[in-house]
Amino acid sequence: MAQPKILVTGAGGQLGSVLVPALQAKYGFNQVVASDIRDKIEINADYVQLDVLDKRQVIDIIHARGINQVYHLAAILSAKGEENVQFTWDINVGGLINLLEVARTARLEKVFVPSSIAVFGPLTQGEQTPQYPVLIPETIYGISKVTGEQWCNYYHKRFNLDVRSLRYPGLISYQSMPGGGTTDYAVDIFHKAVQDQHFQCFLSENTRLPMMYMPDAVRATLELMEAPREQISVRTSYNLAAMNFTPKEIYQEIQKHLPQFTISYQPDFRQEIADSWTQSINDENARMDWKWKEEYNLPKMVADMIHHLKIHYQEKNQDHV
Ligand code: AKB
Repeated sequence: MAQPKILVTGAGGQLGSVLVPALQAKYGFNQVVASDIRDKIEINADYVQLDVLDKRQVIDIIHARGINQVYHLAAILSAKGEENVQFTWDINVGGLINLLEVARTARLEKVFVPSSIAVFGPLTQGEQTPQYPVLIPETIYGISKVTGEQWCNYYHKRFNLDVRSLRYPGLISYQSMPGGGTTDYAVDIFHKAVQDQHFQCFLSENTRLPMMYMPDAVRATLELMEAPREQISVRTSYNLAAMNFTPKEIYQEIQKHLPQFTISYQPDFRQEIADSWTQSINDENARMDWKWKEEYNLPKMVADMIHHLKIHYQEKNQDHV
């Protein structure tokens, strides 16, 4: 089969910065067009500036570049979303509807749309959250993601669009910083630890959340998108799990490598968001349908993060000498 020609929106974000190189490695550098609202991004890619609210521009890029698959990552995350509710709705829902509509009319092969554990709310079963639970989230980000899942399902049922989606847990990566999420503490903590600095956590010590290391998240995305169409039984968004932990547990794991590391807790408005989410996820549909299996647990992820960030800061410090 011919290689896909892929457009990635929001390519400069935490996931995009790792997913784009993975797509380039899999399908070829020239098969991937990276786009973002920013005028440039850090990664090496065939890059185009794109505002997903500008439908005409989306159509033009898809036609001009011969795009047949889209990974639509552009979105505002949970904590940032609360600062500007209308804008978050416009980007997260308006941008998605634009993409789905263009994908339908341009007869694209496949579309990937990320969802999140933010679709869950206080009434959702908190332990081993099932695939089809009560979905009444309390953030505008969560509301936009539930709505987005419904749009994806609708476009699949009504127009036969092959749109696929994952409910990502909090993502942890060393390559790029997250921006505006509630789970971001689990990335920030490593940067402080490796630089020998104290970490003040914005969540309380026993706040348990589902999390995933970036290599697993990228692999899950590629495996979902490669799976035969008839194996995809969930067209809203798949639950996806790897590990769950509290700030205290990740701190203790980091301390095994860096015994001097210290932490204190000062919960802010993000505590309420975290408390509204669930603690662990049942992802048996993903495991059954397309054989999902995580590779990283907490100790393995912590060891790998510290290894890579130590190299990163050593190189950075050498640059300054
Ligand atoms: C956030 O914290 O907003 C994101 C998410 C769980 O979707 N990382």
